[in-house]
Amino acid sequence: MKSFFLSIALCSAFALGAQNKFKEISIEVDGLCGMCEERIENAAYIQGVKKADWSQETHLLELIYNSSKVDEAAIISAINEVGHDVKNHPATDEQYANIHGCCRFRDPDQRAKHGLGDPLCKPGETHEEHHAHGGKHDH
Ligand SMILES: [Cu+2]
Repeated sequence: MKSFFLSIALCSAFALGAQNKFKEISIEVDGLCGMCEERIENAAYIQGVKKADWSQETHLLELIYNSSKVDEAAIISAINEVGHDVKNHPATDEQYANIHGCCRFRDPDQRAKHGLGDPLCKPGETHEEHHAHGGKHDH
């Protein structure tokens, strides 16, 4: 019986300790559509992340993560890895180059289509390739 109570005490102590390690933050991530949402959330779900929920309207990624297993910087670089810009942490041109054509969130035309203004990271920060006016036209 004694050991039974001891194990309950240990269990609750462990649960309390674990709870304190969870951090809840939200970071701004640039993107356009539902495909971006999936890409961003999948990228953010690295080990130690409990919740990753990106909003297409607010561009905020809500995160809950275990701070003993992962930190904010690791999550940000995982998001950069798939080509998305995080506020103050733009993806490299190489990373951005892999983004699907309809998810080109740095492209002013694409942004306008989605009713968005300036990109999260300033054009000066990222070397944007010049877009010719050829290509496909949407009607
Ligand atoms: Cu997209």
